[in-house]
Amino acid sequence: MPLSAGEYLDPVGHSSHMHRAMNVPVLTEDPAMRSPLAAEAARRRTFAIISHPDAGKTTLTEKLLLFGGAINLAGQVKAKRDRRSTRSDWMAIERERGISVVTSVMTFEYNKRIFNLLDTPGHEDFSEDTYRTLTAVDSAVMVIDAAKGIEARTRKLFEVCRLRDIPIITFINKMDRESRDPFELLDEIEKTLALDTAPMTWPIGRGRDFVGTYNTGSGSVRLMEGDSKVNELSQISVEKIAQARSHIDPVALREELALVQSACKKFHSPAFLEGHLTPIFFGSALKNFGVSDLLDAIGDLAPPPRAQNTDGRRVEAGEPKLTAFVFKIQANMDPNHRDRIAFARLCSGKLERGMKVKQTRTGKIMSLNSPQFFFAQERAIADEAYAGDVVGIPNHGTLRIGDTLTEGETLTFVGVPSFAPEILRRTKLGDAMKAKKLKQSLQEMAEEGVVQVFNPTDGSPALIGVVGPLQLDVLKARLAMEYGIEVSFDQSEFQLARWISADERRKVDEFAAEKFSSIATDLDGDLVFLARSQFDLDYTSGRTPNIKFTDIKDVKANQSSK
Ligand SMILES: Nc1nc2c(ncn2[C@@H]2O[C@H](COP(=O)(O)OP(=O)(O)OP(=O)(O)O)[C@@H](O)[C@H]2O)c(=O)[nH]1
Ligand SMILES: [Mg+2]
Repeated sequence: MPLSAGEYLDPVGHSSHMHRAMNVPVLTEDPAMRSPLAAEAARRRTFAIISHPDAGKTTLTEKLLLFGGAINLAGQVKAKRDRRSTRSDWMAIERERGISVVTSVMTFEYNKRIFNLLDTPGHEDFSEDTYRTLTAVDSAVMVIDAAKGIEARTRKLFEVCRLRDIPIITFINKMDRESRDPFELLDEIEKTLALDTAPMTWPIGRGRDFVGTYNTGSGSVRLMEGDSKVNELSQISVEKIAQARSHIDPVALREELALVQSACKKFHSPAFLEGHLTPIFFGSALKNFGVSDLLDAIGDLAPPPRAQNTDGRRVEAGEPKLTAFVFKIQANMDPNHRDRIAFARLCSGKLERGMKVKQTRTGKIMSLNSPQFFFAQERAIADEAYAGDVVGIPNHGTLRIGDTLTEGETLTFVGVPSFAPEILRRTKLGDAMKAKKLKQSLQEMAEEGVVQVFNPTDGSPALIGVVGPLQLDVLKARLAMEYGIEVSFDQSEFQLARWISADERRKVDEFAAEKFSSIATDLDGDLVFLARSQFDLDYTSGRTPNIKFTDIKDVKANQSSK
């Protein structure tokens, strides 16, 4: 059943206060109190990197990975080299335009912790992918371009994080270039996002004269020295820093640092976990500076796997039985094989290679024979995985976005949404002989979440729904490359699509019969009303008060109700 925006934002109807309180992690940090399974969950950090396009997410991701080793659990994981699966070169569009088109997933180990990192695309046309990704993480790193400050997409993504109570660590990037005054940047974050800031590091020097960072907690300094991976922390005096660097005025620097200490807020863990405060780090992803401080902070400050809501009960990360949900599908990562990977976030228990799980949407049992971890250029078979981990499950179309996997219990995780598209286009096929193939490939692309596909009940050609035109470019390129189909897109007489529902199924059916030529079905077979304009939509909804028109659909709730 489609949900309204309000229902989606608070899927189980908690008051917002309760909702927040319940999201504070319950895993105890005291190792003696934990089961081995809960201990495994507690050492995991699953986070997304978000920002406006071009702020440096992918660059930062690559640098974070330099610190991490390939995950090696119980010495059983064999890394399999598979260059074609690398996130940045599997799709030509990403290479050619230098933008990220899909979220990429990476798992790595660092300092006894396991990190699951999700690098999201910044461009708004791919926002659905980013929003879905945010359902799978426990925290986020917000990257800000030091020259630009808070940009439109940053604000939007921040709002989505806030709705989901995802704590945020801020990385102010590109400090090696001309940047805005750091006090001004903090002020902007506080004002535009209504979020307290606590600088954990402070930049010394600006732009070309950026020489390092001062650690506000310990008072030590990290200086940029060449491109080495780790720049040591040292207790070095302001005078000493200035001695070798004529552009630094020791008096001014001392005053600035004193001001930071007296005027800025201190880090406060509960405020951070509840989403009221963000710790701030300064650095340069390109120069690999400040990245290790950030990674340490994710390990030390960010929460372990949170409890997750289902349509029935709440699932705690430390529970013994495996539960997981699929938040992303990616097909044809390897052009030589029609492979299809479902990315699942584990919410509880332990995954063991070869185990049987139930797909609760269909009740089917499936074997997890070759679950995979992704690590930059490589994939590795995951012999075991725990709550918080993101694993790839190869399948032939059985798994869908929003699917829940369990060891037998019937429950469905809530909260992976679909959004009504902003743009509708008709497909136009060059070669009419390929109509059937096109239908099949569009279905697969829709299942992957590349675009939405609506099949009109009157049998006319499928409508493609997208948030933005770049999605159409991706669809066109992939249809050509992976299926050998050339398509173009025509304007459609319809501008808007809305899911329709009512208290009684009969009313929906009556409405659909009356509006036959403006009705289509989506991927799941749910009915959609196609409106020619906002006026048409307002007029129609005004005349049919029994029918609910919604622009957000919770995929999972929909599936469990069928
Ligand atoms: N000078 C400087 N350039 C940087 C830094 N970090 C990233 N860049 C450059 O900024 C550009 C964008 O970087 P990406 O990492 O692709 O940005 P992104 O946020 O992943 O972009 P999208 O995924 O398309 O939203 C690239 O040309 C990078 O080389 C930095 O710290 N300093
Ligand atoms: Mg990117």
